[in-house]
Amino acid sequence: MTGTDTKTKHGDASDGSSNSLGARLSRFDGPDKIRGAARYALENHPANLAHAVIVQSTIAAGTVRAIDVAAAQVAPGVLLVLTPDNALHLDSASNWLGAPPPDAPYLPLARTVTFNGQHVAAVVAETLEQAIEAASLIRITYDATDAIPDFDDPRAGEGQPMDPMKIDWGDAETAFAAAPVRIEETYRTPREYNVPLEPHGLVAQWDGDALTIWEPSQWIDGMARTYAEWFAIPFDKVRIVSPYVGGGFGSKALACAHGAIAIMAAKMVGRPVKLAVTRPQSFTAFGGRPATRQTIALGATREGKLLSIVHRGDNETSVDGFAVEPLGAVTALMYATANLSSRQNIVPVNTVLPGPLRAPGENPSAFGIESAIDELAYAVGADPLAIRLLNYAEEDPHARKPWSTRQLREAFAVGAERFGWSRRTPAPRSMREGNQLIGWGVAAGTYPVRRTAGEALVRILADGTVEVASSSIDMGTGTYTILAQTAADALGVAPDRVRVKLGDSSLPRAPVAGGSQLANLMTGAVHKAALAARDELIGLAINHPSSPFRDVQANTLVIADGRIAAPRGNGPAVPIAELMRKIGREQIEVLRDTLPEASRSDEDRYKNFTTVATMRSPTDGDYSLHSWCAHFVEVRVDADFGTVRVSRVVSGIDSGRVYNPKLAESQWQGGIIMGIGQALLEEGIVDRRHARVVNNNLADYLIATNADIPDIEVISVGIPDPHASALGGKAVGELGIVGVAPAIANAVYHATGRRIRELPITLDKLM
Ligand code: MCN
Ligand code: MOS
Repeated sequence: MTGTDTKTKHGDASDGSSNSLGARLSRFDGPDKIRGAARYALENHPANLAHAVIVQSTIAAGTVRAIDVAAAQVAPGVLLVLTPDNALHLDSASNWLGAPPPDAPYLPLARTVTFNGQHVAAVVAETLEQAIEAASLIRITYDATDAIPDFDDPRAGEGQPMDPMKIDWGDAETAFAAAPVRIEETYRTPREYNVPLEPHGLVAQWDGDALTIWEPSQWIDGMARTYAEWFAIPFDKVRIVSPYVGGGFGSKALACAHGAIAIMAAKMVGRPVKLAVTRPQSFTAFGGRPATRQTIALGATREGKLLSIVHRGDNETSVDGFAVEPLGAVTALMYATANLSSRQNIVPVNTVLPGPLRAPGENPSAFGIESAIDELAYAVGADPLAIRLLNYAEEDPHARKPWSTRQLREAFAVGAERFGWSRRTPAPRSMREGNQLIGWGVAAGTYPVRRTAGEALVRILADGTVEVASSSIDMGTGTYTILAQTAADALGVAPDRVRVKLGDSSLPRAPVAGGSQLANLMTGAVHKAALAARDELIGLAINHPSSPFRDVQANTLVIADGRIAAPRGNGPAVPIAELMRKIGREQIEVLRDTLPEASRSDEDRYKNFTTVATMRSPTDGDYSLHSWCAHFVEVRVDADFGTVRVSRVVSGIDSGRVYNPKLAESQWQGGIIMGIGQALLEEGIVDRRHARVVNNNLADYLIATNADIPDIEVISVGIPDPHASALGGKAVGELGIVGVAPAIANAVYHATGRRIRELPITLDKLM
């Protein structure tokens, strides 16, 4: 619970087991959000707040020759005009892998421009309006050079091979050449952008050398590290506050240049500064999913059994940065084949450095392989579902390890059953209602189980309530709720007796809420801490001189429904609050982490929580750990206009044990909704003359709205997976989006006979 003591009913338990982990509770942060009581970062207005706005380059490549600030400087209310000339020196920061920083200053305001929309100046004023007005008075002249707008420009070349991403087994080229059935096609996805409802921004305040930042964050400790390094202050002098995050989808995991600008400005004007990134600026202040293209060659028998996969992929990166969208991620995992070769290049172009967007890698990878396997099905005359089962991978074909659990067959079965797949007629254009061509498509998806250690504090308070504290975050996912459920279970109290505090770097450390790992890590850490707190309470109850259990001959006690009692009922049942009073304790506090015993030094802890250096790969150990899904989609395509509507989605999903079905279903559906937008709408359009994204607003960059979304049925087929995580869950947050776009493309082919290999599937491509 967050901030209030309301004893609301949070919903019904679906499984009859009251409120324990696994119950279908509504989000505990919901009431505060609905009442407007949840305070988001930019709603913090410390006294004497000044406002900053950024000025962005209007060229994509070249140098800033001069910045004329004369008019801006004397405009009403202006406190500071910030340019590369008067900017404070900042150090470079280590990256998220923890690699040591280059020995060069960090320049959040550019003199050398590498993309259109790069920050080059900023204005700080008394009011936002004054800052905007003054910013418009700044005159910048440039020496522009030629820019490479995208990776189709011949000057972009082939890019750099990413050798560590090479995947090879068997002899894929030879096997492909000899295969009786061969298909080879290229699949493309456009630039896609992160457009969470809450835009980016921050309020920064210095008190001496201590820095407080209110900023939405997926990774408070990682961002604090970067800020500490940029400003050369100790890590523990940076406090980031982020109790609520209005969506992030990957874009709020790392500190951005605008953060450096706001913090620098606050230092220079000696006042707290707020900087709100506008929606248009959020297309260049940080990167989204890079454009990708991949060629997939499948060699198969006449029955459609795979003999070989040859995969070549490229993604765009920036000219001075390094972004990889691993296009072989699903290709090398989904199907059994004796021969595979996968390569990836990154191609530098004049863009902001691309960044993570829900299921980076897996998402476009699945678009490729799940389209290609569908093409193979038609080429050999097989059913698209049957061909997937024919090529089912019984073990991880790349790591050559058993799956920890893989309920993908079950996902296909339950999805097909509920969807009615058996009633599908195979031929393209064979299903029709009036002027609507109906298509049914299927595709699979997967997402790995990532593992870092978590840390959590659990407190049993004098009144019998429980507090859980962690600097991890909840961006709408459900962290508050599932951690309350976890502690409630372990301590034998009702979940609404548990208050969860998140989103503040002064709390115990937490790793990134990215890679769909947080739920599994943090339930593990809270479970461990809560059990330790329970044991301490029981120990006191047995041994404390003034405990009512002193005379009960028991070597342990049980706690249920908030009462502590002897296991066989031979003694009193005492409410926790009463016991606390009797033994004179204000609280019992336990801090636990799930770090391996050998790596508990301060340095190791710092590395674990502020970088991803300690993240274990899904194949580290005896098993290969992944979540799985199968999407069945119906589309209706207007025979004259080519407009595509998704009219039905049924998905079978394996995320292992589900901690809260209501929330997990919401996550899967959210991913599927984003997948529908990706398939039909989303596309960053680059004006190639200026290498500028021109549809940088929500009127022109289309994402799915309610009217685009049909009934979506998600069915969990997961079973507890003890190898994947402490409490048996697997990844949830990003899984749902993986495989949706190819399922839709496959359905569009079935409806129309037109194979669209380039997202989004817009009507012009079907004309
Ligand atoms: N869950 C569950 N059972 C499990 C695992 C998870 O019930 N075995 C539920 C829980 O409610 C948990 C949620 O699913 O809070 C997500 O858990 P997890 O898969 O661990 O994902 P994270 O908590 O690490 O969240 C990050 C993930 C990522 S990486 C992206 S991108 C994404 C996503 O979550 N961005 C989101 N979902 C999002 N949802 C919202 N509303 N907004 C975003 O920006
Ligand atoms: Mo998610 S793209 O890993 O934050």
